[in-house]
Amino acid sequence: MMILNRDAVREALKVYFIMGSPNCMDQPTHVLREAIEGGITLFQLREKGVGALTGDKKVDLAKELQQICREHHIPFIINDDIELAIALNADGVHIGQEDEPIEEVRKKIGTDKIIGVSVHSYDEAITALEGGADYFGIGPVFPTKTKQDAKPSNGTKLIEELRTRGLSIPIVGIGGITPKNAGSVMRAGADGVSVITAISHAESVTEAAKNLRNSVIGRI
Ligand code: TZP
Ligand code: MG
Repeated sequence: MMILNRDAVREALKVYFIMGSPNCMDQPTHVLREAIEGGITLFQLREKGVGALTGDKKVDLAKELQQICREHHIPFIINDDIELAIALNADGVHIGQEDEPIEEVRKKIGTDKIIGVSVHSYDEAITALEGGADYFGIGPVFPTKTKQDAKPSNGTKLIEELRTRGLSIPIVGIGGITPKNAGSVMRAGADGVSVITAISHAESVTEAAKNLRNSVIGRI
């Protein structure tokens, strides 16, 4: 099991790849291996949307992807599904505002696991912070087609606001991020960028992950 302190979480957020089988143009295991080869630093299984696996098939996929992450010392986080994260002893969960309150999630998952929370305002950020969030996901920074119910994109405004108001918690930007615009997210005060499409839909997943890594690492 991987236990990450705040600095290690900050480091891991740099090149954060999120995907589920509906995002993949190839076998998810293959896509993940290629992304790792390109230098991703954290992986989240987000098995959502049309064609998403459920039940045993989802569990089997999660186990396979977790094993690949373990082999490469990449932390493995599960979106939303706290029960699955506990069952697999995943490194953490990522929850949104519609999911269970963070205090409940923390009680269930324990103190040595990562909890990431999507926040869209200063107030949500404070609530998540008080509940013991390990990092914030903030977005959509840029327009995205990946999340159907995503809020309108809001640029890097909230990231800047939270930093200006003194919050030092690790932050990752999300939504429409590419190697070209990742630098602006980092300059706004993010510790890293999280992407689905920029890596999963790339002609070369490895090259895409490398490009994203190059646009993030070395800038901070
Ligand atoms: N939450 C806010 S935007 C988004 C999520 C899950 C989707 C990000 O996907 P992409 O393809 O990197 O824009
Ligand atoms: Mg959610």
